[in-house]
Amino acid sequence: MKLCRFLTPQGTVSPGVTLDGVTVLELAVYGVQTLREVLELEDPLRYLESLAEHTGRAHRLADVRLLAPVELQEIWAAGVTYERSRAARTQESQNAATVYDRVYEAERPELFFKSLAEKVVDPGQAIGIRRDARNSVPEPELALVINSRGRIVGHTLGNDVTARDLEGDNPLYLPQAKIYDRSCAVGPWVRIGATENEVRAWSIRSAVHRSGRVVFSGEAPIRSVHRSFSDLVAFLHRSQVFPHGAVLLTGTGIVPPPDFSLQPGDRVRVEIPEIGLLENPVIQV
Ligand code: DO4
Ligand code: MG
Repeated sequence: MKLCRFLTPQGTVSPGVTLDGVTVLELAVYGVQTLREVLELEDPLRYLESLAEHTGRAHRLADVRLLAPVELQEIWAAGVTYERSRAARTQESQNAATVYDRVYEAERPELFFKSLAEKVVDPGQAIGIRRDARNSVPEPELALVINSRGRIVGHTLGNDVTARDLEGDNPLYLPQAKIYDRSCAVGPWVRIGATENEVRAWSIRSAVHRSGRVVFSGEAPIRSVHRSFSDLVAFLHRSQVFPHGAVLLTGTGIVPPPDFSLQPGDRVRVEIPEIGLLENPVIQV
């Protein structure tokens, strides 16, 4: 069962659910105005399944625009959760290589603020690369959708776009490497009801298309995330509450070679078949 947020042909925004992958049911018709209302339910899956008996107002997916599935939720991200991410960052950061070994092995994960919901890039809209960076990369990541009670209610896709050379120069530049205009895309689908064990059997894949060619592609099994999702979420909620819920990107295991950089005009695809596809063109910001 997959939830989304979308722009109706009438120009209103509504949460939606697809039961068949071809049409989307407009939840506003049932009085549900926000995704949050569904995510806060005791049993969101049961509620969504109960809609299957109704015809409601369904739109063809081809007639609507899917939006990022966030309203007021903060977007956070975990780092160095894959061995591949540790190796790449150790290689590119001569000044502080051991930091990445320490964060990979430590009990406390690296967690950083990534974006306000209002700044998240919608599916199909442009992600950005900084004009003062030489080397920018996509970071395709599984994202956990968490309600205000700290419960993981769903899973979506995220792109933690990063100015890799800034972080490589000095890890204290991380906020500038990670947080700038259009550096975070999320969505479009939130898969509801999958358990951590089920999700760990999935794989994430990504490709960068340039002038009709694939210039980079990669795949990573989710089981290689070396921390449990519940542990990441528990650390995120230590000494902090999220009244609107939160989205937590779980780190990347797909790392382009050191000489690769995104360019304006590229298209980045991030896909987990059990969730869907997030695709964005690239511009310079
Ligand atoms: O340590 C920097 C960030 C790492 C990250 O974003 C990732 O591993 O995905
Ligand atoms: Mg990342």
